[in-house]
Amino acid sequence: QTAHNLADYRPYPFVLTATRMTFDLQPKATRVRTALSLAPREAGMDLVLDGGKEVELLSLTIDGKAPDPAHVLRRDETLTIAAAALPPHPFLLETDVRIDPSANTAFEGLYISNGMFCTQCEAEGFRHITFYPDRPDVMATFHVTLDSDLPVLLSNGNPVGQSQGRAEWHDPWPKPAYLFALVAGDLVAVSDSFTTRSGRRVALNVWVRPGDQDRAGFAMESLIKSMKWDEDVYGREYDLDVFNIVAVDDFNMGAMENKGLNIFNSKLVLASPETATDTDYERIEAVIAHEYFHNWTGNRITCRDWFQLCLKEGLTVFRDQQFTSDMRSAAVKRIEDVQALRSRQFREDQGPLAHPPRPDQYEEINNFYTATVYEKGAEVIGMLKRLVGDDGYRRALDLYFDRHDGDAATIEDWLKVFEDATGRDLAQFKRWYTDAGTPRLTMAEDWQEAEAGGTLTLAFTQETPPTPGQPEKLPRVIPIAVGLIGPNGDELAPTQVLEMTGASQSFTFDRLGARPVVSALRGFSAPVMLSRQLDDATRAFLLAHDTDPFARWEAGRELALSALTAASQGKAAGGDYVDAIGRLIADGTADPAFRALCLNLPGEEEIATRLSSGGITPDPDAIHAAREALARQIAETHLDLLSDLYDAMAVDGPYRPDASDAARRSLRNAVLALLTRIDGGERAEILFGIAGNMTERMAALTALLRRGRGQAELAALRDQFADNRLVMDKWFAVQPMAAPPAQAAQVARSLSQRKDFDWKNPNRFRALIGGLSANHAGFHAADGSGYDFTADWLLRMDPVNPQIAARMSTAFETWTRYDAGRRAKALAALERIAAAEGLSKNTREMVSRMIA
Ligand code: HT7
Ligand code: ZN
Repeated sequence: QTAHNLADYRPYPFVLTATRMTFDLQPKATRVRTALSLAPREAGMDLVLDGGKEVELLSLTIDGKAPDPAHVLRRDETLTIAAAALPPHPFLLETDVRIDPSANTAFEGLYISNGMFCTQCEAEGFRHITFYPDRPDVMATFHVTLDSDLPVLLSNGNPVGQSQGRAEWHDPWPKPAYLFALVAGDLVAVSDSFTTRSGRRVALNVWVRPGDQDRAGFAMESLIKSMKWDEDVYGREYDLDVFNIVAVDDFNMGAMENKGLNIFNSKLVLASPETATDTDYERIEAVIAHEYFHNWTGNRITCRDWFQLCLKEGLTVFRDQQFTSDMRSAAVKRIEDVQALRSRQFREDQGPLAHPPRPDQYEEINNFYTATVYEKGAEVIGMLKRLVGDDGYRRALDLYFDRHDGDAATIEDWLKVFEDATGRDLAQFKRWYTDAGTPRLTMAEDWQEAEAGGTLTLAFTQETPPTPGQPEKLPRVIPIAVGLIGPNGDELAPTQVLEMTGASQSFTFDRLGARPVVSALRGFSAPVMLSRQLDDATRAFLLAHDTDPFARWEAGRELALSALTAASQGKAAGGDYVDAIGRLIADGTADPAFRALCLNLPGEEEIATRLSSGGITPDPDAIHAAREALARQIAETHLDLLSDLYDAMAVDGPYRPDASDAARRSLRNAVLALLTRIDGGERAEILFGIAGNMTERMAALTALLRRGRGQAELAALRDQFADNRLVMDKWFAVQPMAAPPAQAAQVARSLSQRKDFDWKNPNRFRALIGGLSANHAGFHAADGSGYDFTADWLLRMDPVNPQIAARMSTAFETWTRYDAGRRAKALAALERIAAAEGLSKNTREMVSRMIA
């Protein structure tokens, strides 16, 4: 397999202006006729089109005439027409091909889900539909005709014709093939409209299967909010007459931003109180926004090549994070985002799969839709915004949209608009895009008393550990937001941003009355691991007094982690944390969502990451035991307080998915998880029985399963929702996830033998296989049962859906940090996968990077 290199980029030697396509949609034999208006950029170049093996060429003409067959070369993945057969002026290339959507189990290209035709073309799916220059810098207008007896026929752009068995769509905005989409099926719409700020009326539809309409209203509300927000905050208006969203059951990822026709995994569209949790609702709102925001950041301005993926994904994640902060609680959102970054991206950065937000080499681009490209890509933009200020950011973004509308752009273009709009030199900052790894930042304090007031010096050093292919790292620009808090808890100095550029650097604050407590890395101003010498009493002080909500939560987190890491190594600890958490629970003035975040102990995976970054080999069983013991200690110490809080946080009235009710439920559920350790599940059983919403039912069920109970509740849920795929996915996921670790692999194995384990459905597969890997001590069971089970299923999935197999193989990405016994078993599982005959290039690349 050959690697693709950023340095090899060359523009496509032909200009493609317009694409016309006609689809005759038949499940087993769909005909696709394509006409491409092409013009050579330079003389004497062969025309190379991408086209997968399964695309059967029936005919090809150039300006209406078939070329000499000797000039047409079909290879496995391409079709080449020799320069000798091409006119030196603009010409029309027409092809007629046959494909078999019913055989497409990889869900890339044109496939069938539940009787409905749909497409997924990012990153390189269009080449499974027809022969085409399938690369993001080749952009054309599209005119698409769909012939089918199915009642609803959709494609990109505006509808321009509809008759019995036929629909025509025209997309006037030039776009790359990865943004192409079609849908044909028996669908119904929840419809509304939006009038843009310049007065254009846009028809909005959320298309679902008949019977699902009553679960699509929240998605529509979220879309309208997103359209309004993008106008208000970024000045971006929608640009077509219609915006369609379609929900499909078989989908490899969350959703796809095809121009004017977003296609969604049904779990990110359908929601009702009985079937979806508060987290599902929040995620639906965020992903609807994310895909909508791509219309400007991704579609109007796309990527020159796939190395630039974070140009659209990092920016669009940053924008959806801003949106959620505005719709809900900014403080809570920031903490949730940092938690997700640490658990997914820091983990990736620590292991063999580490790569920069803009990689410069890949074998299979689908393997690079990662936390680093998405979430770290967003963090880098957050840092830029902090460095140039809100006004500078706004000027830079306006310039970006003005200068690059209609372009396929690069990270260099992106940084240049910031340089031009703000006058800043971003040469050093660019390392955030090109270098992998999480910088380790150390902070030391020096305090000097003096008559005119004391002086505090903060000395920082930064170092980034080696990552694959990048042994040496140069220092990065790190914005460090700090504030100073006086001994009485008052803020002495408001937040200021220290700009660190060297490997070590000091900053001085003078004329201070008394020695302050430093609140560092406020708002998590840079994606680094900060270490500082701080005793637990000072952490507890910050947890009580810090005015920055992130730093306040972080102080509590550090307290918990210090207790947990000590306990997992057999040392006694926890007193300060337990006391501090008691004060927080009792503080009725604090936001319930914030209290819930503080009360949820760090996960076992996070504790393992912490230990490993300190050079200690994590022991999954000891970590599990330490976490259980601390939870029990909190519950025992604060039993009365927790019982009162559980009662006080009950939410009356009909279910509403808004932030304030969701906050109360999240605190109540966090308390329930603790109380179940004492009452053995009494409250959880009652709650499961009376709750009318899925948020509380799932919380109760999880708490029971963790205590080895919950069988009756599982049966009740299955009986009630056997026909609801999304609820049954939860049912499959929660069992291995919440099982006692020693039983987790066995629980997963027996579930995998059930008839309703429809494993070819990506959601169902992810539920079960991902459910086990979310159980840290279960997946890393010392007997290797978690590794074996996962490897068995990756091998089974790989020939059917390589994208899903490769993605789920990341369960193994941390294998090198465990003890020799576990390492040997994980390596054996990975080698077994690597040895499989005919392994896909997706999974092969992942496994070989992991065992390199
Ligand atoms: N831009 C999309 C990324 C994507 C994808 C989506 C669904 C199925 C396969 C996919 N491959 C890549 C989604 C997004 O980030 O918005
Ligand atoms: Zn995206």
